[in-house]
Amino acid sequence: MSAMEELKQKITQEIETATDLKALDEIRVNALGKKGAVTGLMQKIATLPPEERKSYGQAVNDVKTALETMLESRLAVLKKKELDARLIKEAVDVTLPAYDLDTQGSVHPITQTIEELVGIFADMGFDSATGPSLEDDFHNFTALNFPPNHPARAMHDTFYITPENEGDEPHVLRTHTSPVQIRYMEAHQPPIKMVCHGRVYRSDYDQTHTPMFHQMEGLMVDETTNFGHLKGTLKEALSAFFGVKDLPLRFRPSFFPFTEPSTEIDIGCSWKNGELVIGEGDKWMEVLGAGMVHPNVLKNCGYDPQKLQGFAFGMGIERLAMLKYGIPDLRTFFDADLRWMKHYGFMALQRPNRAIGE
Ligand code: 2NL
Repeated sequence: MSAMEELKQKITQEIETATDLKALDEIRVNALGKKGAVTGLMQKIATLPPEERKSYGQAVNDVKTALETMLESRLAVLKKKELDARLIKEAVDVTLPAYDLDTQGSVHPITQTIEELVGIFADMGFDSATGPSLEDDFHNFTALNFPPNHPARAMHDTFYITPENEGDEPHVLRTHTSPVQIRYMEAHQPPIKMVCHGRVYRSDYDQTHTPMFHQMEGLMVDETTNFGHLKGTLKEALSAFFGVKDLPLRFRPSFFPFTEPSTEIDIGCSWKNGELVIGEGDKWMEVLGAGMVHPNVLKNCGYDPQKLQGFAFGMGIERLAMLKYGIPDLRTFFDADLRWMKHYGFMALQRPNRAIGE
């Protein structure tokens, strides 16, 4: 077999066994490229004696043409192979079930309401604080001027936690967020403007009570803080929260051990077609309790009640959320029902919206 025939067979074999486009192109360059083996044979024509050139040239040309044809057909085969592989790899299975859009989470109305309120009070210069759920008797009751025999201290109202060591003082699940304010006063000097919020616990369960609920309380203490400041602050905050300009407020006398005088505060409202309308009408809806901080409470926190005075207020978050967002049943807040969350929950990117009604 001639060297030329041998070369042709070798390259033919290579072309037939090439498995990808890159390998095939290397074969093409090595055979027919500028420095390729076949190209080399063609350049040899010029060195041959004239009578040999024609037949030799014809033979090399035939080899070249044959290889080009083979390369072309192998190229088509490999291209199709690669396309088929890509189609399989990148296939979209249109029969797969779609993503379940219901798996999108939402923000619980309690979280939403807390964030709105903290934001409103922050705009008025109030710091925000939280504290432990498990409290000692001093911070939950004694510092707040609860007498030793007060009914809230009874076992059937308050969750008492048995101490680890016999003889140690029992702790309680806080019955209000007031101990957070006591701790805040212990740690800060006036002027003080703060709100606190969190879970509170009372041994109670019926249509309108759950053993755990959420409270927010506010406290302002300075040398001249007075009842007018309390009225102005709550009018501004509640107007912002309910989105009603100049929301009517009614202050009724009340009693708390930790405030004197004490008051319960109603907002003006009416009922239209069975729906509550806040901010207009001749009806009243109770929303919070407040008062001037009792001098004993100031004293228990190390403040001089002769020099300092302040106001405080407290409210139930669930109640405010129910009124603003038309949620009829308290107990549904704690059912962890995803259908309820889908209905009453908030989109994470749409909060908070606390524009005062213009
Ligand atoms: C209500 C009433 C209230 C307070 C909470 C308070 C806290 C300190 C001192 C004095 Cl440290 N007062 N908090 C005052 C009045 C009322 O809550 O009905 N809450 C749901």
